[in-house]
Amino acid sequence: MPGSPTVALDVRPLSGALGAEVRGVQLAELTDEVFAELHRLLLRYLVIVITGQQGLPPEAHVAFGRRFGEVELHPYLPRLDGHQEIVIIDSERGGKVDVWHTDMTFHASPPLASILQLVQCPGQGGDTMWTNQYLVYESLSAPVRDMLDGLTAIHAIRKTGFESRAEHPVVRVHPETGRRSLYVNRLFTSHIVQLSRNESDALLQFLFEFSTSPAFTCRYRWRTGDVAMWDNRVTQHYAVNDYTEPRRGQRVTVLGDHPAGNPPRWDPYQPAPGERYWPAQVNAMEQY
Ligand SMILES: O=C(O)CCC(=O)C(=O)O
Repeated sequence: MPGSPTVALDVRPLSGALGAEVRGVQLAELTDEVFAELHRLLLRYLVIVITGQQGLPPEAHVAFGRRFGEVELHPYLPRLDGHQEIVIIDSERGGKVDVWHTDMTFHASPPLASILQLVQCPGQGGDTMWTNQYLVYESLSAPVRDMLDGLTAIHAIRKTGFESRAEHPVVRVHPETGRRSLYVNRLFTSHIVQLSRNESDALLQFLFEFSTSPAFTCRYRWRTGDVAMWDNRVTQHYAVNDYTEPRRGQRVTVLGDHPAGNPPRWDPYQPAPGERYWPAQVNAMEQY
């Protein structure tokens, strides 16, 4: 993987870092050959936008997700009536996610992929951006990569009625490509287990900033009906909040595996007696 094409599709890269637009596919009539090619393109480009899917029946959206694995029932986002596997991302209902993140890393097994269709676009703006976390990792210097390879981080969420927390390697190995990528994000990563509070805050701040350098990103201008799918194991995303008209998306999320990486090389950090340790700002999540 990614391997060679199984069928020739009209593929247009979005940037030099990641992302591709795929034209001429109808997800409602997906053959095994086209599915195999979309899977290959996802592993190669990390984000694929399948254009022109207006009128995609919700059943076909869910069925596309099921081709990749089990589809999740989201613990707290609003769901589409009659289709519990589809969550609604609606700007009029708080669905403006303008913080860089990887979906649901607070789970022990975060999603493999998310498949978002925009069913209503604002007249201007409302683009989505993504990062290539392989490239982020590979662009760090060898000593920093070496240290990060031996660390784990806590990812957490705390909302009214829902809490979850998981520990993941700071560098994960992709289960299909075997490549390493940086696996922390501003929305859910609270702290690095083996470091002092100050060290963890400073290192995470650097990694959050570095990850979103323009050279590691792509950006997509939506048209109504487009379906974007991202490999949630190796990307972050950000919904640009530069619009006032309503924007509405419907998302199917495919369950993933337990992130693999090196075991931690150090014990958890032991604060000295009286040392202020717990991160003051758990993460950026509380407002979402
Ligand atoms: O609205 C978007 O473009 C992205 C939404 C989002 O952040 C998500 O589905 O996790």
